[in-house]
Amino acid sequence: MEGLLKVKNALVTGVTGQDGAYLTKYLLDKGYNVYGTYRRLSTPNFWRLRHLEIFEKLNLISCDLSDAGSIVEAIKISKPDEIYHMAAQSFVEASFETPVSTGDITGLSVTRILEALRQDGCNAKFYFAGTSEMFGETGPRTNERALNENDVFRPMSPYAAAKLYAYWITRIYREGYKMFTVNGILFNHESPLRGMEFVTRKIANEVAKIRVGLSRELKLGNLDAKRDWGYAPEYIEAIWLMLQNKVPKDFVIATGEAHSVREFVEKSFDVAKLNWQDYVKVDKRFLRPLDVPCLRGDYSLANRELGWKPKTKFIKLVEIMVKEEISRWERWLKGETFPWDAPNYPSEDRLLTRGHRM
Ligand code: NAP
Ligand code: G4F
Repeated sequence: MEGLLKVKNALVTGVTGQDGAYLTKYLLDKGYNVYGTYRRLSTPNFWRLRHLEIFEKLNLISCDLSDAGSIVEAIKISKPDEIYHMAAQSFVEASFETPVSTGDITGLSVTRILEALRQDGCNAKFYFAGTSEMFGETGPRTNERALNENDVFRPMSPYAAAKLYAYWITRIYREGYKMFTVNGILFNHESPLRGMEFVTRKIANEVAKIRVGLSRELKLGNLDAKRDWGYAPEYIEAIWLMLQNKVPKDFVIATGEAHSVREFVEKSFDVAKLNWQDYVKVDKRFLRPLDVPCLRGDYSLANRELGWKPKTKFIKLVEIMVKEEISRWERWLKGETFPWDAPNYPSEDRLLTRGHRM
Protein backbone atom coordinates (compact mmCIF):
# COMPACT_ATOMS: atom_id res chain seq x y z
CA MET A 1 0.00 0.00 0.00
CA GLU A 2 2.79 2.35 0.99
CA GLY A 3 4.51 1.71 -2.38
CA LEU A 4 1.37 2.70 -4.26
CA LEU A 5 1.22 6.07 -2.51
CA LYS A 6 4.90 6.96 -2.92
CA VAL A 7 5.42 10.26 -4.67
CA LYS A 8 7.84 9.78 -7.55
CA ASN A 9 10.94 11.91 -7.93
CA ALA A 10 11.81 13.07 -11.44
CA LEU A 11 15.08 14.66 -12.46
CA VAL A 12 14.69 16.81 -15.59
CA THR A 13 17.81 18.25 -17.20
CA GLY A 14 17.39 21.51 -19.13
CA VAL A 15 14.23 22.84 -17.46
CA THR A 16 14.82 26.30 -18.91
CA GLY A 17 14.27 25.00 -22.47
CA GLN A 18 11.01 24.44 -24.36
CA ASP A 19 10.60 20.73 -23.63
CA GLY A 20 12.07 20.85 -20.12
CA ALA A 21 9.54 23.51 -19.12
CA TYR A 22 6.50 21.73 -20.61
CA LEU A 23 7.66 18.39 -19.18
CA THR A 24 8.11 19.88 -15.71
CA LYS A 25 4.54 21.21 -15.79
CA TYR A 26 3.24 17.85 -17.02
CA LEU A 27 5.03 15.94 -14.23
CA LEU A 28 3.99 18.43 -11.52
CA ASP A 29 0.37 18.08 -12.67
CA LYS A 30 0.76 14.30 -12.28
CA GLY A 31 1.94 14.74 -8.69
CA TYR A 32 5.68 14.18 -9.20
CA ASN A 33 8.30 15.84 -7.06
CA VAL A 34 10.35 17.54 -9.81
CA TYR A 35 14.04 18.44 -9.64
CA GLY A 36 15.22 20.49 -12.58
CA THR A 37 18.75 21.30 -13.65
CA TYR A 38 19.75 24.64 -15.10
CA ARG A 39 23.16 26.11 -15.87
CA ARG A 40 24.54 29.31 -14.47
CA LEU A 41 24.19 32.17 -17.00
CA SER A 42 25.15 35.82 -16.55
CA THR A 43 21.47 36.62 -17.08
CA PRO A 44 18.90 34.19 -15.63
CA ASN A 45 16.68 32.46 -18.16
CA PHE A 46 13.55 31.32 -16.34
CA TRP A 47 10.92 32.99 -18.52
CA ARG A 48 9.30 29.73 -19.69
CA LEU A 49 8.94 28.42 -16.12
CA ARG A 50 7.37 31.73 -15.10
CA HIS A 51 5.12 31.74 -18.16
CA LEU A 52 3.79 28.29 -17.20
CA GLU A 53 3.48 29.45 -13.55
CA ILE A 54 5.66 26.61 -12.22
CA PHE A 55 8.84 28.45 -11.24
CA GLU A 56 7.93 28.29 -7.54
CA LYS A 57 6.89 24.63 -7.72
CA LEU A 58 10.05 22.81 -8.76
CA ASN A 59 13.40 22.24 -7.05
CA LEU A 60 16.23 23.83 -9.04
CA ILE A 61 19.73 22.32 -9.13
CA SER A 62 22.65 24.08 -10.79
CA CYS A 63 24.36 21.64 -13.16
CA ASP A 64 26.47 22.00 -16.27
CA LEU A 65 26.62 19.00 -18.61
CA SER A 66 30.37 19.44 -19.13
CA ASP A 67 30.92 19.01 -15.39
CA ALA A 68 30.59 15.35 -14.31
CA GLY A 69 30.68 16.27 -10.62
CA SER A 70 27.65 18.50 -10.96
CA ILE A 71 25.74 15.63 -12.60
CA VAL A 72 26.66 13.23 -9.76
CA GLU A 73 25.51 15.88 -7.28
CA ALA A 74 22.18 16.37 -9.09
CA ILE A 75 21.51 12.63 -8.90
CA LYS A 76 22.45 12.51 -5.19
CA ILE A 77 20.18 15.43 -4.33
CA SER A 78 17.17 14.30 -6.35
CA LYS A 79 17.23 10.51 -5.73
CA PRO A 80 15.31 10.08 -8.98
CA ASP A 81 12.87 7.36 -9.99
CA GLU A 82 12.92 8.76 -13.51
CA ILE A 83 15.48 10.89 -15.35
CA TYR A 84 14.51 12.92 -18.40
CA HIS A 85 17.67 14.13 -20.14
CA MET A 86 16.45 17.10 -22.19
CA ALA A 87 19.45 19.45 -21.95
CA ALA A 88 21.67 19.80 -25.00
CA GLN A 89 23.20 22.25 -27.41
CA SER A 90 20.10 21.75 -29.55
CA PHE A 91 20.52 24.20 -32.44
CA VAL A 92 21.74 22.42 -35.60
CA GLU A 93 23.19 25.57 -37.18
CA ALA A 94 25.20 26.38 -34.03
CA SER A 95 26.70 22.89 -34.13
CA PHE A 96 28.56 23.87 -37.31
CA GLU A 97 29.98 26.89 -35.44
CA THR A 98 30.85 24.92 -32.26
CA PRO A 99 31.27 21.26 -33.29
CA VAL A 100 33.59 20.27 -30.44
CA SER A 101 31.52 21.63 -27.56
CA THR A 102 28.36 20.28 -29.24
CA GLY A 103 29.99 16.83 -29.23
CA ASP A 104 30.77 17.23 -25.55
CA ILE A 105 27.46 18.68 -24.35
CA THR A 106 25.02 16.95 -26.68
CA GLY A 107 26.85 13.63 -26.99
CA LEU A 108 29.26 12.85 -24.15
CA SER A 109 26.98 14.24 -21.43
CA VAL A 110 24.82 11.13 -21.82
CA THR A 111 27.74 8.88 -20.95
CA ARG A 112 28.48 11.08 -17.92
CA ILE A 113 24.93 10.60 -16.66
CA LEU A 114 24.69 6.87 -17.42
CA GLU A 115 28.09 6.16 -15.88
CA ALA A 116 27.10 8.12 -12.76
CA LEU A 117 23.91 6.04 -12.51
CA ARG A 118 25.75 2.75 -13.09
CA GLN A 119 28.47 3.47 -10.53
CA ASP A 120 25.91 4.65 -7.99
CA GLY A 121 23.72 1.55 -8.51
CA CYS A 122 20.79 3.92 -9.05
CA ASN A 123 17.81 2.16 -10.70
CA ALA A 124 16.25 5.29 -12.17
CA LYS A 125 14.64 4.91 -15.58
CA PHE A 126 16.42 7.09 -18.14
CA TYR A 127 15.00 8.97 -21.14
CA PHE A 128 17.31 10.35 -23.83
CA ALA A 129 16.10 13.10 -26.16
CA GLY A 130 17.05 11.60 -29.50
CA THR A 131 16.13 13.26 -32.76
CA SER A 132 14.97 12.76 -36.35
CA GLU A 133 18.11 14.71 -37.37
CA MET A 134 19.98 11.40 -36.83
CA PHE A 135 18.28 10.04 -39.99
CA GLY A 136 19.88 12.84 -42.02
CA GLU A 137 20.46 11.76 -45.61
CA THR A 138 18.10 8.80 -45.26
CA GLY A 139 15.24 11.31 -45.40
CA PRO A 140 15.22 12.35 -49.08
CA ARG A 141 15.88 8.86 -50.40
CA THR A 142 12.70 7.65 -48.79
CA ASN A 143 10.71 10.78 -49.56
CA GLU A 144 7.51 8.85 -50.19
CA ARG A 145 7.93 6.71 -47.08
CA ALA A 146 7.88 7.98 -43.51
CA LEU A 147 10.91 7.00 -41.39
CA ASN A 148 10.58 4.52 -38.56
CA GLU A 149 12.70 2.98 -35.79
CA ASN A 150 14.34 0.53 -38.22
CA ASP A 151 15.61 3.07 -40.74
CA VAL A 152 19.31 3.76 -41.17
CA PHE A 153 20.88 6.81 -39.53
CA ARG A 154 23.06 9.01 -41.79
CA PRO A 155 23.66 12.23 -39.80
CA MET A 156 24.40 15.46 -41.69
CA SER A 157 25.48 17.81 -38.88
CA PRO A 158 27.81 17.78 -35.87
CA TYR A 159 24.63 17.99 -33.77
CA ALA A 160 23.15 14.86 -35.36
CA ALA A 161 26.45 12.98 -35.05
CA ALA A 162 26.62 13.85 -31.33
CA LYS A 163 23.01 12.73 -30.82
CA LEU A 164 23.69 9.49 -32.67
CA TYR A 165 26.66 8.74 -30.38
CA ALA A 166 24.38 9.32 -27.38
CA TYR A 167 21.63 7.17 -28.94
CA TRP A 168 24.04 4.22 -29.15
CA ILE A 169 25.43 4.78 -25.66
CA THR A 170 21.84 4.71 -24.37
CA ARG A 171 21.29 1.36 -26.12
CA ILE A 172 24.65 -0.02 -24.98
CA TYR A 173 23.87 0.69 -21.31
CA ARG A 174 20.42 -0.86 -21.77
CA GLU A 175 21.75 -4.03 -23.33
CA GLY A 176 25.07 -4.30 -21.51
CA TYR A 177 24.00 -3.37 -17.98
CA LYS A 178 20.25 -4.16 -18.20
CA MET A 179 19.39 -0.59 -17.29
CA PHE A 180 15.96 0.91 -18.19
CA THR A 181 17.18 3.42 -20.78
CA VAL A 182 15.18 4.60 -23.80
CA ASN A 183 15.68 6.79 -26.85
CA GLY A 184 12.85 9.01 -28.00
CA ILE A 185 13.37 9.72 -31.71
CA LEU A 186 11.39 12.91 -31.85
CA PHE A 187 10.71 14.85 -35.03
CA ASN A 188 10.54 18.66 -34.84
CA HIS A 189 8.05 19.93 -32.29
CA GLU A 190 7.19 23.56 -31.85
CA SER A 191 5.17 25.94 -29.67
CA PRO A 192 5.02 29.57 -28.53
CA LEU A 193 7.77 28.56 -26.05
CA ARG A 194 10.17 27.51 -28.84
CA GLY A 195 13.62 29.14 -28.89
CA MET A 196 13.68 32.21 -31.12
CA GLU A 197 16.48 30.91 -33.37
CA PHE A 198 14.42 27.97 -34.67
CA VAL A 199 12.66 28.62 -37.95
CA THR A 200 8.99 28.29 -36.91
CA ARG A 201 9.27 30.70 -33.99
CA LYS A 202 11.47 33.06 -36.00
CA ILE A 203 8.79 33.18 -38.72
CA ALA A 204 5.85 33.52 -36.31
CA ASN A 205 7.59 36.28 -34.35
CA GLU A 206 8.62 38.30 -37.40
CA VAL A 207 5.21 37.95 -39.09
CA ALA A 208 3.60 39.28 -35.91
CA LYS A 209 6.04 42.20 -35.75
CA ILE A 210 5.29 43.05 -39.39
CA ARG A 211 1.56 42.81 -38.64
CA VAL A 212 1.76 45.34 -35.76
CA GLY A 213 4.14 47.66 -37.66
CA LEU A 214 7.42 46.88 -35.86
CA SER A 215 9.25 45.16 -38.74
CA ARG A 216 9.33 45.24 -42.53
CA GLU A 217 11.07 42.06 -43.63
CA LEU A 218 11.83 38.45 -42.80
CA LYS A 219 15.22 37.00 -43.81
CA LEU A 220 15.49 33.24 -44.10
CA GLY A 221 17.76 30.53 -45.50
CA ASN A 222 16.65 27.30 -47.21
CA LEU A 223 12.93 27.61 -48.00
CA ASP A 224 12.80 24.18 -49.66
CA ALA A 225 13.68 22.11 -46.57
CA LYS A 226 10.77 19.96 -45.36
CA ARG A 227 10.13 19.02 -41.77
CA ASP A 228 7.53 17.02 -39.84
CA TRP A 229 6.36 19.69 -37.39
CA GLY A 230 4.24 18.73 -34.36
CA TYR A 231 2.97 20.53 -31.27
CA ALA A 232 5.43 20.26 -28.34
CA PRO A 233 2.98 19.76 -25.39
CA GLU A 234 1.61 16.63 -27.10
CA TYR A 235 5.13 15.19 -27.53
CA ILE A 236 5.73 15.53 -23.79
CA GLU A 237 3.03 12.97 -23.09
CA ALA A 238 4.78 10.52 -25.45
CA ILE A 239 8.05 11.03 -23.57
CA TRP A 240 6.38 10.21 -20.25
CA LEU A 241 4.62 7.16 -21.73
CA MET A 242 7.99 5.76 -22.90
CA LEU A 243 9.21 5.59 -19.29
CA GLN A 244 5.93 3.97 -18.15
CA ASN A 245 6.24 1.22 -20.78
CA LYS A 246 6.84 -2.29 -19.39
CA VAL A 247 10.00 -2.77 -21.46
CA PRO A 248 12.64 -0.18 -22.37
CA LYS A 249 12.26 0.52 -26.09
CA ASP A 250 12.95 3.31 -28.60
CA PHE A 251 10.07 5.13 -30.32
CA VAL A 252 9.61 7.56 -33.21
CA ILE A 253 7.30 10.46 -32.35
CA ALA A 254 6.01 12.50 -35.31
CA THR A 255 2.87 13.68 -37.11
CA GLY A 256 3.41 11.70 -40.33
CA GLU A 257 3.27 14.87 -42.48
CA ALA A 258 6.14 16.90 -43.93
CA HIS A 259 5.81 20.53 -45.04
CA SER A 260 8.37 22.95 -46.46
CA VAL A 261 9.68 26.07 -44.76
CA ARG A 262 8.07 27.98 -47.68
CA GLU A 263 4.65 26.49 -46.78
CA PHE A 264 5.17 27.50 -43.13
CA VAL A 265 5.94 31.03 -44.32
CA GLU A 266 2.92 31.21 -46.65
CA LYS A 267 0.47 29.96 -44.02
CA SER A 268 1.91 32.24 -41.34
CA PHE A 269 1.45 35.33 -43.51
CA ASP A 270 -2.06 34.07 -44.37
CA VAL A 271 -2.93 34.00 -40.64
CA ALA A 272 -1.77 37.65 -40.40
CA LYS A 273 -3.66 38.50 -43.62
CA LEU A 274 -0.46 39.58 -45.41
CA ASN A 275 1.23 38.50 -48.68
CA TRP A 276 4.50 36.70 -47.86
CA GLN A 277 6.20 37.67 -51.16
CA ASP A 278 6.13 41.35 -50.12
CA TYR A 279 8.32 40.66 -47.07
CA VAL A 280 10.49 37.52 -47.35
CA LYS A 281 14.12 37.60 -48.52
CA VAL A 282 16.60 34.72 -48.76
CA ASP A 283 19.84 35.51 -46.93
CA LYS A 284 22.82 33.16 -47.27
CA ARG A 285 23.78 33.72 -43.61
CA PHE A 286 20.99 31.30 -42.75
CA LEU A 287 22.14 28.54 -45.12
CA ARG A 288 24.00 25.59 -43.56
CA PRO A 289 27.07 23.74 -44.90
CA LEU A 290 24.73 20.72 -45.06
CA ASP A 291 20.97 20.65 -44.52
CA VAL A 292 18.68 17.62 -44.29
CA PRO A 293 16.26 18.12 -47.22
CA CYS A 294 13.25 16.23 -45.84
CA LEU A 295 12.17 14.49 -42.64
CA ARG A 296 8.84 12.72 -42.19
CA GLY A 297 8.14 10.28 -39.37
CA ASP A 298 6.09 7.12 -38.93
CA TYR A 299 4.68 7.03 -35.38
CA SER A 300 2.78 3.73 -35.77
CA LEU A 301 4.86 1.83 -33.19
CA ALA A 302 4.13 4.52 -30.58
CA ASN A 303 0.47 4.39 -31.55
CA ARG A 304 0.30 0.61 -31.21
CA GLU A 305 2.34 0.21 -28.03
CA LEU A 306 1.89 3.48 -26.15
CA GLY A 307 -1.54 4.46 -27.47
CA TRP A 308 -0.08 7.83 -28.56
CA LYS A 309 -1.03 9.87 -31.60
CA PRO A 310 -0.64 13.53 -32.58
CA LYS A 311 -3.71 15.78 -32.41
CA THR A 312 -2.42 19.11 -33.70
CA LYS A 313 -1.41 19.09 -37.35
CA PHE A 314 0.36 21.66 -39.54
CA ILE A 315 -2.24 24.40 -40.18
CA LYS A 316 -3.45 24.42 -36.57
CA LEU A 317 0.15 24.61 -35.32
CA VAL A 318 0.87 27.64 -37.55
CA GLU A 319 -2.30 29.32 -36.26
CA ILE A 320 -1.41 28.69 -32.61
CA MET A 321 2.08 30.13 -33.04
CA VAL A 322 1.27 33.21 -35.14
CA LYS A 323 -1.84 34.20 -33.17
CA GLU A 324 0.03 33.94 -29.86
CA GLU A 325 2.87 36.08 -31.20
CA ILE A 326 0.51 38.77 -32.53
CA SER A 327 -1.31 38.84 -29.19
CA ARG A 328 2.00 39.18 -27.29
CA TRP A 329 3.24 42.09 -29.40
CA GLU A 330 -0.14 43.85 -29.13
CA ARG A 331 -0.08 43.49 -25.34
CA TRP A 332 3.54 44.68 -25.25
CA LEU A 333 2.66 47.79 -27.31
CA LYS A 334 -0.02 48.59 -24.72
CA GLY A 335 2.69 48.55 -22.03
CA GLU A 336 1.90 45.16 -20.52
CA THR A 337 4.86 43.22 -19.12
CA PHE A 338 4.92 39.45 -18.82
CA PRO A 339 7.51 36.62 -18.99
CA TRP A 340 8.54 36.66 -22.65
CA ASP A 341 11.88 36.48 -24.48
CA ALA A 342 11.20 38.36 -27.73
CA PRO A 343 11.72 42.04 -26.75
CA ASN A 344 15.22 41.21 -25.45
CA TYR A 345 16.21 38.93 -28.31
CA PRO A 346 19.14 40.46 -30.26
CA SER A 347 18.73 41.35 -33.93
CA GLU A 348 20.30 38.83 -36.33
CA ASP A 349 21.36 41.69 -38.66
CA ARG A 350 25.07 41.56 -37.91
CA LEU A 351 25.26 37.83 -37.33
CA LEU A 352 28.23 36.16 -39.11
CA THR A 353 27.79 32.42 -39.75
CA ARG A 354 29.38 29.64 -41.81
CA GLY A 355 26.70 30.48 -44.41
CA HIS A 356 27.97 34.08 -44.47
CA ARG A 357 31.31 32.83 -45.85
CA MET A 358 29.80 30.35 -48.33
P1 NAP B 1 16.06 23.95 -25.99
O1 NAP B 1 14.84 24.79 -25.85
O2 NAP B 1 17.20 24.47 -26.79
O3 NAP B 1 16.57 23.60 -24.51
C1 NAP B 1 17.84 23.05 -24.29
C2 NAP B 1 18.13 23.04 -22.81
O4 NAP B 1 19.47 22.54 -22.61
C3 NAP B 1 18.08 24.42 -22.14
O5 NAP B 1 17.54 24.30 -20.86
C4 NAP B 1 19.56 24.78 -22.06
O6 NAP B 1 19.86 25.73 -21.05
C5 NAP B 1 20.16 23.43 -21.71
N1 NAP B 1 21.61 23.38 -21.90
C6 NAP B 1 22.30 23.69 -23.03
N2 NAP B 1 23.63 23.56 -22.81
C7 NAP B 1 23.78 23.17 -21.53
C8 NAP B 1 24.89 22.87 -20.71
N3 NAP B 1 26.15 22.98 -21.16
N4 NAP B 1 24.69 22.49 -19.43
C9 NAP B 1 23.43 22.39 -18.94
N5 NAP B 1 22.33 22.67 -19.67
C10 NAP B 1 22.50 23.05 -20.95
O7 NAP B 1 15.70 22.52 -26.61
P2 NAP B 1 14.26 21.80 -26.71
O8 NAP B 1 13.61 22.15 -27.99
O9 NAP B 1 13.54 21.99 -25.43
O10 NAP B 1 14.72 20.28 -26.87
C11 NAP B 1 14.93 19.46 -25.72
C12 NAP B 1 15.79 18.28 -26.10
O11 NAP B 1 15.16 17.53 -27.13
C13 NAP B 1 17.17 18.66 -26.66
O12 NAP B 1 18.08 17.67 -26.23
C14 NAP B 1 16.98 18.58 -28.16
O13 NAP B 1 18.21 18.33 -28.80
C15 NAP B 1 16.01 17.43 -28.27
N6 NAP B 1 15.11 17.45 -29.43
C16 NAP B 1 14.33 18.53 -29.67
C17 NAP B 1 13.44 18.51 -30.74
C18 NAP B 1 12.56 19.69 -31.03
O14 NAP B 1 12.01 19.74 -32.13
N7 NAP B 1 12.33 20.59 -30.08
C19 NAP B 1 13.37 17.37 -31.56
C20 NAP B 1 14.18 16.28 -31.26
C21 NAP B 1 15.03 16.31 -30.19
P3 NAP B 1 19.81 27.33 -21.33
O15 NAP B 1 18.37 27.71 -21.23
O16 NAP B 1 20.64 27.86 -20.26
O17 NAP B 1 20.35 27.54 -22.71
O1 G4F C 1 14.03 25.19 -37.07
P1 G4F C 1 15.33 24.60 -37.43
O2 G4F C 1 16.55 25.32 -36.99
O3 G4F C 1 15.28 23.10 -36.92
P2 G4F C 1 16.12 21.79 -37.30
O4 G4F C 1 17.43 22.14 -37.90
O5 G4F C 1 15.22 20.91 -38.10
O6 G4F C 1 16.37 21.16 -35.86
C1 G4F C 1 15.34 21.09 -34.89
O7 G4F C 1 14.65 19.87 -35.03
C2 G4F C 1 15.45 18.70 -34.77
C3 G4F C 1 14.55 17.48 -35.00
O8 G4F C 1 14.60 17.10 -36.35
C4 G4F C 1 15.97 18.77 -33.35
F1 G4F C 1 16.71 17.67 -33.07
C5 G4F C 1 16.82 20.02 -33.18
O9 G4F C 1 17.24 20.11 -31.81
C6 G4F C 1 15.97 21.23 -33.51
O10 G4F C 1 14.96 21.34 -32.54
O11 G4F C 1 15.43 24.46 -39.04
C7 G4F C 1 14.43 23.78 -39.78
C8 G4F C 1 14.70 23.99 -41.27
C9 G4F C 1 16.16 23.69 -41.67
O12 G4F C 1 16.17 22.97 -42.87
C10 G4F C 1 16.77 25.07 -41.90
O13 G4F C 1 17.83 25.11 -42.85
O14 G4F C 1 14.49 25.38 -41.58
C11 G4F C 1 15.54 25.81 -42.42
N1 G4F C 1 15.66 27.27 -42.32
C12 G4F C 1 15.49 28.15 -43.36
N2 G4F C 1 15.71 29.39 -42.93
C13 G4F C 1 16.02 27.98 -41.23
C14 G4F C 1 16.04 29.32 -41.61
N3 G4F C 1 16.29 27.57 -39.97
C15 G4F C 1 16.58 28.54 -39.06
N4 G4F C 1 16.81 28.16 -37.78
N5 G4F C 1 16.65 29.86 -39.38
C16 G4F C 1 16.38 30.31 -40.65
O15 G4F C 1 16.45 31.51 -40.94
